[in-house]
Amino acid sequence: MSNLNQTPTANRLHIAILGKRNTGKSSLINAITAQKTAIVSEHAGTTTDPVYKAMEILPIGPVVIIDTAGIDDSGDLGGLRIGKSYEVINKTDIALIVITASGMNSYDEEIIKRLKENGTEFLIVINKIDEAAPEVELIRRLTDEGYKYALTSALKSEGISQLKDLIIKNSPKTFEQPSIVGDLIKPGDTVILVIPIDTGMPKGRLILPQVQTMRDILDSDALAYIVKERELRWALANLKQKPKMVITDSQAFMKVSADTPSDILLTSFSILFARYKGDLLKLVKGAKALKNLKPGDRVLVAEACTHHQQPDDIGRVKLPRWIRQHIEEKIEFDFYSGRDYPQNAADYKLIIHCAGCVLNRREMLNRIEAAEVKGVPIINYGVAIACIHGVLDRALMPFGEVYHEWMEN
Ligand SMILES: Nc1nc2c(ncn2[C@@H]2O[C@H](COP(=O)(O)OP(=O)(O)OP(=O)(O)O)[C@@H](O)[C@H]2O)c(=O)[nH]1
Ligand code: SF4
Ligand SMILES: [Mg+2]
Repeated sequence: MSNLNQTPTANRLHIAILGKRNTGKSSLINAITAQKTAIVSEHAGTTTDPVYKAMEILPIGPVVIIDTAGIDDSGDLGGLRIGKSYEVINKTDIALIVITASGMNSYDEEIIKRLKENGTEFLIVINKIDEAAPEVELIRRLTDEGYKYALTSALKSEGISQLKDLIIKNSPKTFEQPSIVGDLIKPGDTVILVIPIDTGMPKGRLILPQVQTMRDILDSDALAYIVKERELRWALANLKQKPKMVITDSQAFMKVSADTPSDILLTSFSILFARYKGDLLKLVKGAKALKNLKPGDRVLVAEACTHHQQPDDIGRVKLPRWIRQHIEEKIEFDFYSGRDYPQNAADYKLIIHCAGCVLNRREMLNRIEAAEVKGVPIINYGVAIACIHGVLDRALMPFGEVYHEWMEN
């Protein structure tokens, strides 16, 4: 978990360094960060597992740099390492493929193929130019293919600032996260945040999505009131200025919806995060599949981290209970938690995903896409809870376009 003084890991540009062994990947990280972050040696195969390092790089800003094992290893262990290097692509915003003057071979081609399939931005870095300048033929080939490239010497720290400029210029649009709530409110607006503290909240603190929402409200020069669900009525009765919006924890949706007059917008942290992290429209479309579940259908409940399970856990206990009570009794549930996404998505009629607060946007979008490719609808907890309790229409009202799409279909 990230320190509260720092930019959350999931909000950092994720830069992965890929390539064959011994091309100078780890050295390049040290040159970019101007620190001895990664272990370097003349032996091929020095880096064995992906290494994640969160840091500020001027002038790029907060990033996570991912050093990977070289992709030309051999033997069983080598295959495993290569697999781990490829998995990194799922969370990569931009990749640097490090080669040397000798050019590209089939391993580099395979990396490029996978990055292209995944729609991940990449740059080619020709390193060790202090040893040998790249052949004209190699440069012509990169230009013909339309690849963007940089020439560096990690050893002598040459070409590093040009490489950083190229990274900034080519950082993908998906990294520009939509705001959490800032675009839905104006300076001076009042927003009430409803945070129940008796339903599995960690002791003595708030959780990241709540803190990030507060920060976004402050950045928007708006006012935030924080109440528990029991105090909401009292707050509404006592506020001189009618609030623009109420944002609630999904678990208190029913009570909060009943207590909030219909001329005040209402949504949940989880729905705000469905938009911030992923694609609200796609996550909402899956809600139809939830309503249409039939006896014997299988549903996957997926969580991106292995947090401490509560006795009345939202994913493992409450959601299945509500779905069985309100939609269809005979549903089979499977549960999955962790950073690697299960490969058997096609076995399910629906995937219900957590808010994914530990994932970066690229990773969440990849999970949505992976489900889409297999034709499996995917929704998140907040959308599911709102849908089960019949408040989804109202909870989507703040999001004009998504609301209209949802109501029309
Ligand atoms: N001459 C020269 N040598 C370099 C340069 N960059 C790295 N090296 C050397 O190349 C060797 C391998 O560097 P690493 O940074 O460990 O390479 P790597 O790609 O991380 O290697 P693996 O982790 O084994 O895949 C070391 O001896 C480095 O000192 C460079 O720009 N010029
Ligand atoms: S929202 Fe998902 S990633 Fe965040 S704490 Fe809950 S289970 Fe973990
Ligand atoms: Mg290395």
